[in-house]
Amino acid sequence: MKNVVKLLLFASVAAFISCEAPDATENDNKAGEQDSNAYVISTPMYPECWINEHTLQREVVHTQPWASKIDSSWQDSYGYRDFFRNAGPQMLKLINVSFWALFPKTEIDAKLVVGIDSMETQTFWVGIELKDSIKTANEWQKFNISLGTPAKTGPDHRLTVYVWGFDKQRMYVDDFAVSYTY
Ligand SMILES: [Ca+2]
Repeated sequence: MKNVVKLLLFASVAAFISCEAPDATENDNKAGEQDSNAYVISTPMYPECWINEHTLQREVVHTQPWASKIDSSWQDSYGYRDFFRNAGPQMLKLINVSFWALFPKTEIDAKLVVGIDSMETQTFWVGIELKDSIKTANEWQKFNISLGTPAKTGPDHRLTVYVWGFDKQRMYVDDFAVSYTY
């Protein structure tokens, strides 16, 4: 699967997908604020599409007020999960993910996980290594990652993306954004 993965500069994209959380609960408020500093909101509201909100904290952030912290307690960062059908009827060519990350040291084994499932059955999974791209400790760094949409991915498949702290070391992720190229 790794051969389909390429680290690319964030090219212009034809469409953005995102979601806006309702203001009904504290957790949803967190997600909404997180959304608003990242990207254009172009789909209806799907409050279930952000995951792992329990990792949000205020102490170390790229943009106020929240960023996701992962460590030995929580290895999966704040991330995104939604059905492709919610992005529109077109066939997508690329899944683009961007985020900012801060690593307290450069020797951290972390991966961007991109998973696709259909009816709860995994049809695609890749863990894209980040450690070779970590330039400097304790500085926020932007990652832009695009990968080709796997064959036989349809509107009823569901995408999940998040950062996985494989070796359980402390790191931070912020301004997570997902978009599709058609
Ligand atoms: Ca933030």
